[in-house]
Amino acid sequence: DVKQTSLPSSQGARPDGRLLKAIKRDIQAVPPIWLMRQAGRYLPEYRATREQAGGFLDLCYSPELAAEVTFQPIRRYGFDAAILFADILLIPQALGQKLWFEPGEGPRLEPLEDGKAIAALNVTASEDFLSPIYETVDRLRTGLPAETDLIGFAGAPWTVATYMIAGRGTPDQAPARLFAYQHRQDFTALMDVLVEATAQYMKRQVDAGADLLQIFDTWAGVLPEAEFAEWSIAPTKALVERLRALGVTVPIIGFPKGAGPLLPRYVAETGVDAVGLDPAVPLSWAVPTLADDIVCQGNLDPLLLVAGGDRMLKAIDGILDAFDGKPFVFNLGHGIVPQTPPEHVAQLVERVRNR
Ligand code: 1CP
Repeated sequence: DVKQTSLPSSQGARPDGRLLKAIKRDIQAVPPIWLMRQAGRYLPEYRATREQAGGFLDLCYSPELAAEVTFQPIRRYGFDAAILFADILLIPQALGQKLWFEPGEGPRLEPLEDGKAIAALNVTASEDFLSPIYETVDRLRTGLPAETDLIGFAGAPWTVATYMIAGRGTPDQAPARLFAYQHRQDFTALMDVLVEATAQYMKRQVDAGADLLQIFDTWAGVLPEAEFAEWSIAPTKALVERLRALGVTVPIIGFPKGAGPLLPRYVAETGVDAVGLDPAVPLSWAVPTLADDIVCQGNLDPLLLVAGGDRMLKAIDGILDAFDGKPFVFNLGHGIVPQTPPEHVAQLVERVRNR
């Protein structure tokens, strides 16, 4: 007997799809499946549309082409959910920070140097700047099959702040960790700006048709316990509360990558409705510790999806067996990597649905 939560249906009139059902604790014989970064460079059709758009950021801001690349993995694999094609770094750009895409490398921001640069960020300007994204969401909800749930997303304040301080991804996001220790007041001001801008952004995604939301805290795992509470848990809790205060009722998935033994605390304190597990989380620990309290999502190693073969099939079966009898969402433990053979993704979906 599993407790039913009182989450309402998505804010439109659409009946819940299989992902929404799982997050409302419906136990399905076959769990819903979607994959983080399911639209992306491993698909030849993505590479073609990206070329047509000009560049990665042009693709993000073109509603027609961004919707097209979101549809591509749904057409190919029939995933239970689509995730809006955008990026977590659009928020800093909307706040006035310079963003560009370095070919062959990735997104780059002009690093925030000090409190003055933080004070100059403009929250109210951000909403209009992001209106192409809301148009993409609208096109998606109109164009997706009725049974396919649509996920809106944003980066968690901590993860977005790490990029704003360093200007790029670094091995352990040391620049932001040091900045937070040395300039605590300025860093707190930055987190406050991010909570508010992200709440407005996610609310607008829901208004435009997103059925649920995911908060990506990719860099949660680099924080010691006290800082994890301060910079991952507290701002995520504030974001969830702000969304609820703005009238957003859809389910929210939190993904604090690398949180490990701090996952139960994250689940207990943030108010998220489901939690994403990264590949390093042992299911022999997570299932008895978390799965009766919260809906779990995960956690196949993306590199096993590259390798394929028996080892991959065994790992898929192991995950399905571990969550047997619990509400569960099948996913990777982190995003698909570009070298993934598309036929391995087809094998994964087939295994989850027909084993
Ligand atoms: O075409 C390309 O070369 C761009 C590759 C790419 C893609 C496909 C980037 C650059 N972003 C995206 C899309 C994206 N990013 C989505 C779309 C939806 C989907 O999942 O299909 C999402 C949800 C994100 C989120 C995102 N962007 C995160 C959080 C999740 C994660 O994977 O950790 C992060 C950290 C980013 C920043 C980012 N954007 C792109 C890159 C290469 C990076 C990482 C930069 C770094 O850490 O160095």
